[in-house]
Amino acid sequence: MSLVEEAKKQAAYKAVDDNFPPHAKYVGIGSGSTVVYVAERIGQLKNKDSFICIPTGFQSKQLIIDNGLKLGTIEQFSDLDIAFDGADEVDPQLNLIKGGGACLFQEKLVAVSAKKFVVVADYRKKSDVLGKQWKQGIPIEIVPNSYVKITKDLKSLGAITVTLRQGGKAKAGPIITDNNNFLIDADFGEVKDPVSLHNKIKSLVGVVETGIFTNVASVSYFGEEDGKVSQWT
Ligand code: ABF
Repeated sequence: MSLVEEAKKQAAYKAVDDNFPPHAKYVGIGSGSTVVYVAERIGQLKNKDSFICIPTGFQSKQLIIDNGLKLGTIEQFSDLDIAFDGADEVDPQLNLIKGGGACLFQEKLVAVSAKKFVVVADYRKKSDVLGKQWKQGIPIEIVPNSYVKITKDLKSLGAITVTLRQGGKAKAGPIITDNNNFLIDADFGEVKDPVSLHNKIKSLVGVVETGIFTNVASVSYFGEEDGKVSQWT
């Protein structure tokens, strides 16, 4: 296993071991490669038949099924005891950039529905300011026919580049989210005031949700290069 992969696993296992409520009934399971280990660890719990897991998208639904966990939907169970998810970048105030994996809307829905939201990541995700490490830009889910207008609006708000996310090597067409929307990546450089930037983007007609997560995470676990796990709270 590579260093980074081991770091992801260590962070995920410790996050579950430290935080999983013994009497949990509803548990959010996020997306990405770090959460794979969260689902694996939860799948090892002896009481795994006693709670229901709520996915943030197609991949996490498969993870829940593959680990022998019970599957539910956020429409059925909208009050979660806890949720675990990865991130593309985390700052010391626990502001996050998410959505590199294209599931940001459902990830935010699940995160804000949980009493406790736990982030799992490797050492590469730590950053003193959002936008410093994650160079791809802020992921933004939008209603498809608004992309031309929103591209102009984002540039007016100060975006350096605005890219409609496309699929395949040939970039043959827009990626379609689990909610049948498009995704835009807007590079604003270093984001000094994530709340304000989120609010400005969110107010544009056609924007469904932004990948800036503020005031949601309770704790973030980072697998380190030396095999240890650090925490930001
Ligand atoms: C999800 O998966 C996303 O919000 C984020 O884009 C990504 C992180 O994935 P990984 O753990 O593979 O870095 O959590």
